[in-house]
Amino acid sequence: MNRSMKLASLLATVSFGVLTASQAMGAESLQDVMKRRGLNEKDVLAAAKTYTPTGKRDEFLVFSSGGQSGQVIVYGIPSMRILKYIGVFTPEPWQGYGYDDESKKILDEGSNIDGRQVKFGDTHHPALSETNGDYDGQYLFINDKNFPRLAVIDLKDFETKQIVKNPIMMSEHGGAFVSPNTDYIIEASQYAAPLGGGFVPLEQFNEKYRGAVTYWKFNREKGRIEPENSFSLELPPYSQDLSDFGKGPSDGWSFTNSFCSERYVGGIESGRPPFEAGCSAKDTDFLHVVNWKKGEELFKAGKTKQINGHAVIEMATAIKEGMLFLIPEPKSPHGVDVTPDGKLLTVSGKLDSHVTVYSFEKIQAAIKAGKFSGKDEYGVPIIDMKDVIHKQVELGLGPLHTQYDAKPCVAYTSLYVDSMLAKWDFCEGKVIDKISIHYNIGHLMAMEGDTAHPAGKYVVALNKLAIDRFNPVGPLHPQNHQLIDASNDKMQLLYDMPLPLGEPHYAVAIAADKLKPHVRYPHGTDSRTEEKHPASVRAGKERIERTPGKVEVFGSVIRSHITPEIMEVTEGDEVTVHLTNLERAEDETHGFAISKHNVNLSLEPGKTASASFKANKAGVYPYYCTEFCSALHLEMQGYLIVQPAGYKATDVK
Ligand code: K7E
Ligand code: RUQ
Ligand code: CUA
Repeated sequence: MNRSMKLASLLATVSFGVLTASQAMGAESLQDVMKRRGLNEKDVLAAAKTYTPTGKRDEFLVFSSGGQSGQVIVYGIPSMRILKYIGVFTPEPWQGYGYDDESKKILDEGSNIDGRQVKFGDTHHPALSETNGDYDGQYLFINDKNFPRLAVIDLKDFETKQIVKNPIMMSEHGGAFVSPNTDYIIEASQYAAPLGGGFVPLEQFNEKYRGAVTYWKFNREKGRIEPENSFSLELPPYSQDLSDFGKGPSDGWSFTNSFCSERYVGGIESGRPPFEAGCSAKDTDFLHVVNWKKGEELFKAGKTKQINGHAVIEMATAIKEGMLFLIPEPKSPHGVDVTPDGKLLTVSGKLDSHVTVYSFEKIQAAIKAGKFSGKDEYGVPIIDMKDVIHKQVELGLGPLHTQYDAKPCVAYTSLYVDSMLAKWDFCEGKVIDKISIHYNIGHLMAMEGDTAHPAGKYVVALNKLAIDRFNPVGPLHPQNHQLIDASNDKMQLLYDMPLPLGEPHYAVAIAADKLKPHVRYPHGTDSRTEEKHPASVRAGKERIERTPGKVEVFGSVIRSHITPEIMEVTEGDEVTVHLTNLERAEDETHGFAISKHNVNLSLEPGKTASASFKANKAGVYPYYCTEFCSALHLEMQGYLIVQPAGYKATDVK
């Protein structure tokens, strides 16, 4: 035996030894694992349907509201792996959102109202941009219920690009929903208030408080909302709620629910008149049916009133021009959802066990025939409910929201009080299956379930309470998103995912292959304007420019240097540091933080971002890269030297 043969046989013995050892240890069989973990066959099937091996990707991506966090959560289906939080109405330090000058411009301006900076947002309803009623993967919009505003997120880089503040509302809920070609995004108010703000005593609630719905014009080429081309419609002071745009035959129309049409505003203290009994005293509220195409014509013809520089179609004009109608809807309605073919509308009454399906064709027939059962107190014509009902279907207690399946006529509706999700046939009006969820479902989300061509396969129950589902983490529990296999008539619960960021309301799921986000930016891009950053630099062109009281740094980052390595300024200087990431490699992001300053930049390949601050205290401040980017990551550092005023290098002895 020569030496190498000896070595080979030795190795063989060793590896054989390892093998037998592991066999002796007992590589567990599936049955062993099932026994050890107390799993049954159904559990294993559910695991097999969701487990996503390393390197494999998800079939759908979900954009979920992050509730009180003011952010958006992105996760995959079926793995339920969280991929990203997108900062929208609140800062998100990892992405530098609200920390670099470029994003601060959007966030600070979009959070400023009457001299106050609002540092909170209540996101409710994300909406994906559509082309011909189907998701196109280009943009995402989301509303803030508390401070009526709408944000535009570009799905090229998953960054917030614009926040528009509603100029007339004090509260909203019925946004964001898009028209079939995303030319408009709807935002409907919630609690009535004087339009445009200001004080009006509660005694004048009925006369002077109003609801409204805003139609924000979206410019797809620019990827921005155009406030100057947007308009609103004045509505009665009912609590307007969720909305939806028509599509197909109902394109050109939009629908907005309301509750508390009693106009109840609380007790009778301070000499307020005794309003009627509380909300939901009546059997019905009103669905608002709006011909928004006509509204667009009226807006273009200037038949509007300016409030805070924004065009508002007055109710009287809308009534005269025949663009606004009401239909009674059962007790305390919540969601209104147009079917994929645009022919029917599903309305759920929280306090009714039925879901009411209205026929758009019948609504049109009633309007054309001028057949109304009367008018409300504001002169808006009321269509007789029984003239326009397609079906009323008993589903269970507390129906809230409806989404649609790939199969024609099949819908899913959340049953809040019952803690169940119903799969049903809205053409025939019959229940197909019901499944228990945990617990108290709000919205639900089917794959592309609010488009003209839903994708079916899965439904997610967005539950309000988790109670005993997860390990306890204190009195405040995460929310629970439950993934359900909906590919068969009989539904199967697959997975519980805790959402720890805030209360998610609505979520939308898009086929992952429709998204084509960028891997890098063109060299020196300001990601928020999507233009070449005027302060971007090429390698070797880094420099520091000084003018009295001001220092501007034009620097770069690349493995494994921050250039310049020293930034010398004088106490009291206004400092701006612009940094360009010169990398082209995928995922080579560098960060930039300065000790004890509120600075953290996220510099993805090609991006230029800036940090401005006042060097208000003499000292030595290390700065460094905050992303572990290479073996020499820790060496990616430098010093900000803030010299005392009047300091001269020659003073050093
Ligand atoms: Cu039902 Cu804001 Cu859409 Cu919450 S709302 S659930
Ligand atoms: S260093 S790898 Cu702080 Cu341990 Cu991060
Ligand atoms: Cu660059 Cu760490």
